[in-house]
Amino acid sequence: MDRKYFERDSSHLRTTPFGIFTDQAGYLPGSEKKAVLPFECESFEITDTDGRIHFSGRTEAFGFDGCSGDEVCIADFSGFNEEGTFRVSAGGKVSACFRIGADVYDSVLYDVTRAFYFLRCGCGLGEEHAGVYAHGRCHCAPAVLFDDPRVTLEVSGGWHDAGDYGRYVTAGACAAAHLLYAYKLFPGVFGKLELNIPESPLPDFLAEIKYELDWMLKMQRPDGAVYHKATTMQHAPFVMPEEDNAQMYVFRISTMATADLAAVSALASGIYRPFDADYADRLAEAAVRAIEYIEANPEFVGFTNPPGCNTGGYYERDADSNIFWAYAELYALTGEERYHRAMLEAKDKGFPLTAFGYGELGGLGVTAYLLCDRAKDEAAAAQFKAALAERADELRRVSDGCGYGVAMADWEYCWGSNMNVMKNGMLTAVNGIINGDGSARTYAARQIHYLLGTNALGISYVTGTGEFRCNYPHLRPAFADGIEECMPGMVSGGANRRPGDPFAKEVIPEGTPPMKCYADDTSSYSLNEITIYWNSPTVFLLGYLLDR
Ligand code: 9MR
Ligand code: ZN
Repeated sequence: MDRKYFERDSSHLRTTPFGIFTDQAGYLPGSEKKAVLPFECESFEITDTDGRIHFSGRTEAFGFDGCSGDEVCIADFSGFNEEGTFRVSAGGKVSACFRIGADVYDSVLYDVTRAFYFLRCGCGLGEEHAGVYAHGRCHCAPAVLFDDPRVTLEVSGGWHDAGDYGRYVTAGACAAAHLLYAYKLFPGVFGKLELNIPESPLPDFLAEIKYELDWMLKMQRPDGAVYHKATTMQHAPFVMPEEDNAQMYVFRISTMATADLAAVSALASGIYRPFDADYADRLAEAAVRAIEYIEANPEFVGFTNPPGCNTGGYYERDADSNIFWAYAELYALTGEERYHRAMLEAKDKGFPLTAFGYGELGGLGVTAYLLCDRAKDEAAAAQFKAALAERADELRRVSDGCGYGVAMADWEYCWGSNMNVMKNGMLTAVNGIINGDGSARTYAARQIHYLLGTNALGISYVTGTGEFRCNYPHLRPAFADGIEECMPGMVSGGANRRPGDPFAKEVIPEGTPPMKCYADDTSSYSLNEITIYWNSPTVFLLGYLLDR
């Protein structure tokens, strides 16, 4: 991408005006509350917006934190539960303001969920729902089958994947699965959540997910196989989606896409059944057709871009975890013993049993199996529970070993590291639910705190939330609409110790500590893109924290 394309002055590349870091949305009453001081100071105060002191305490020295390179002190005000808007102050420095209250995450949950609506492809966004971010219908022309240009296909709909306008089945299945599990596990949070999206007989949350499911169903061939992606040959320039008129292609099928569609359709079938039995039947039928295709065509079909195509590859070396997940969901849905047996055969191929996608999906299969009320193989159930518990334990240690409390090892600060943060939080939550771990809420919440400002840059990685927040993600409409304020609820990829784009390489000096390898700039796809599967685990995690 040509840097000049984004030419604007660099005044947006600000560092935080605050010297103390907290979650900028705030804290639930009764929860752990820790501010991080990247300097030495023995005492701290909690003040309201008029400067009145409400609480004071002594800090604890943490020492040197490797991921940030900071020497940090912790101001623990967990015992302070007054509702209101506050700042932490110490040593002449202050934090951004934050709130304490039962509703502190309501608006960020609303925003990160509604972000999916802003990413809708094909339907246009009406002013009544999207306000100033309204735009016309996009990507509706018939797509050409890349391997046989005589064939055209109608594959409109679904969500744009990310900063780009591509639509990829594996990425979509993973994001939809996170959201479907959020609904399944926290119906009190999502059942009635109103999203200001187009009318539907379904609860809004399920209506939004259906928008993606409907598109995925269009990507399935009559024989059950599923096309890997629908994109143009090259990523679009930074124009509004309706101005991206390059030819849309549907690329070859892949085993990953086919297995993922089987899995997510089976999962969705059970969830939509109480609302729409016909739709549930359609989903179940699609799931069975997909798995039967894989059974009849067991040879792995991967995916690499054909020459001349530079859109996302979503390459995977095998589809072992995808197939495992599919069988687990099919068993959970139908109770059929053949799926159970197939799942048991698929589980020990060496993939991680605690990964929540994309790419590795074993954790979704494990979750499907452990949550379903079907007969279980005792040994398999015990193996799955132990895998979750062991990983949660490991993450607790990583979190306790980090000055900022984030459960992310230094090597996990990669492209889209905030996905690792959110998924590590999701694992913690799932383990808490399945194994009854009493500390899960605290450790899961710490991951949200990191995302919303308790990090070495003191930045909220969610657009629209926090006094100091990212606002210039690598997201085409956010740039092309010419509106200064980005649409809310977009989760930035975040810190990446291996800056992978020209701008990042220019502005992140060699040797920068991993947690500080970030810049809020439109051109930086390796630091500041957004994707549906970075938003989706955030939705899940916030749902978990709000489910009481
Ligand atoms: O997240 C992916 C990252 O790990 C890869 O290094 C990168 C380059 O292939 O692609 C990223 O995925 C992108 C996808 O290919 C297209 N949509 C946006 C994704 C996030 O940047
Ligand atoms: Zn579109």
